[in-house]
Amino acid sequence: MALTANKIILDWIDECSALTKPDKIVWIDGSEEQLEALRAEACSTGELIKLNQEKLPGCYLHRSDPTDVARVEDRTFICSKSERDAGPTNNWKAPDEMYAQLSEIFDGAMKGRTMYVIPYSMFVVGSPFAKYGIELTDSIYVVLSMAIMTRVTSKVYDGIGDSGDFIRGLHSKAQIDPEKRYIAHFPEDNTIWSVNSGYGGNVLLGKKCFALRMASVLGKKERWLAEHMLILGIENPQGKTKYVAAAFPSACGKTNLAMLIPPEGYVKDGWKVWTVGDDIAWVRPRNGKLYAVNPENGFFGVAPGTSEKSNPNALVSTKRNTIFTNVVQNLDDNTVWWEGMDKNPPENALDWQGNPWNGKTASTKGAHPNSRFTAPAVNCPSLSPKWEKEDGVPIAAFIFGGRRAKTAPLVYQARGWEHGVFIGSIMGSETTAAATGEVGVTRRDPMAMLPFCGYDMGDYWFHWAEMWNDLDRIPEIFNVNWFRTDDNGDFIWPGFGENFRVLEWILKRVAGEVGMTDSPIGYLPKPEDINLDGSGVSIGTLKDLLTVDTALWKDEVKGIKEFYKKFEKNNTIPEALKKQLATLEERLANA
Ligand code: OXD
Ligand code: MN
Repeated sequence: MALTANKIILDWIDECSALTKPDKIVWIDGSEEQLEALRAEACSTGELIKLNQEKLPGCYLHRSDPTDVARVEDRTFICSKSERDAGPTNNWKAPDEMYAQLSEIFDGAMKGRTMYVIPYSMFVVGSPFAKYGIELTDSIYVVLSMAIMTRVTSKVYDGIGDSGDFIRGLHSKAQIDPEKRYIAHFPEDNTIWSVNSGYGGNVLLGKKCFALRMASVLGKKERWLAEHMLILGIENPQGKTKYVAAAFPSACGKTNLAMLIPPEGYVKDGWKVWTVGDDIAWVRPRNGKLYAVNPENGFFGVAPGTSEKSNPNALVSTKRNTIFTNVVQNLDDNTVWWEGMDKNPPENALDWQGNPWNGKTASTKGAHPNSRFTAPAVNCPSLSPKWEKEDGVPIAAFIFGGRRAKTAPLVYQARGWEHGVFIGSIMGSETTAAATGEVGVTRRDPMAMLPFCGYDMGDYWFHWAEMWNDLDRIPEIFNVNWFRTDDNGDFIWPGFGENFRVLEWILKRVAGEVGMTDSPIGYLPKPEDINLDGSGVSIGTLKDLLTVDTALWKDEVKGIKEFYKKFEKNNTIPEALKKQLATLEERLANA
């Protein structure tokens, strides 16, 4: 039975079901009873495997098709009416053409299947930050994952009322055919169509598709920001908490930073880190300040490398009500395992594809490198008590970062807002040996939004640069780099919990408690202002980590110019950023 009388919603569902031709339509209401019945059904068909309910209560394992294990950037499209609006960094196709092409693929795609209608809210229903979506899908895995990652509830229909103000998402696994896989966004129609994939990043439409690509477009229109950022709170021993939001490209430890545990001495003194979000921040100006929320309700984290040592909070988060995808199944006790969890791989196990696997003798990896856990945020021991605060948490600082072996110092600060936006725009990360054959190639990933900005990135920078007009108190902007290496290629900075020392310096700068040294690229810490007690890092090493190599930065400027060239066609690079680039060049020349 339909859960809403909203004619716009009903007409749209009619249209989609006429196209995809499901056998039946099931309205998801978010109740535990309904979700439990779906879990049972998915187990009966093999779509899910129930894990050891004593050790992992409420946990399930899912295996995706082996050809369908990651986001497909080359098949992800922004279908704005004008190609110019999608910008030079997105794939573009005209909406009419894309609708026509995908209609053929969607035609009858749900025959013999059920279409589930999922009403979901990004952030707390009814709050000033909330935005609503409805996803139609033929996958129970999607229903159950959306119920973890977003707020799935029929209250969403009250939020939408009789308006058409919701994101329309249509998803079908179809045949999981990689050649006919498309993730298409129609920003002018508030519509997302995703077909022939079952992988989370492509099909949990609330996440990258809505909360970043569509929301970035909404944010531009409505004067707010949708960012690929974690949010964390740092509470000092006096009980005062300051919040920072940080953007890093993938494989730079965003979830680890979001759930960081400070070094022992700090914990003893009463410092705490609170997790507000690990992947997405919606940021709005209010009363001259910026406030942020995490619009998600769970963590879709990369499993391999998550351990008691690297991220105990993430590991605890996966111990109940979690769906694991493409990890190892330990047949002895029906639990899960992945590379980097511990040094005891199971011997009697199935690998991510369900093949017999012995971790002691295997020459192949047991878990897929992009295997995931989908875990409720409420499981996280460091979850901030303010994570659902309706009007968000105030942001004291933005942090950008990447993986740079030599160029970027451990931390530096922007000279002001426009310089900070410039630093975000030139963000890059070097490829690692594990990811490609070419080591050390810089992939530019401005604000870590390259695959997620739903419009021209130059216009996006302009939007960022303009934001300060709405602010009396401008958050400070910093850049960090945990990944400097020595001549042997070993990391110099210990990272993980020790990164807290850098966060502490950042907050001291925000509070005006410490000075700095000027440099061509921005403000550097005075080495004595970063607390190294108990870190094992010497002041000499720290000094090395804070050096700025002028010759390398001159090369960097060449790389930035090359990247900026892409935007010449639409002429969208803001004047403010061109000026910043010229200043950097000048300062390097005079250094
Ligand atoms: C990503 C993710 O790919 O969060 O950025 O999954
Ligand atoms: Mn992400």
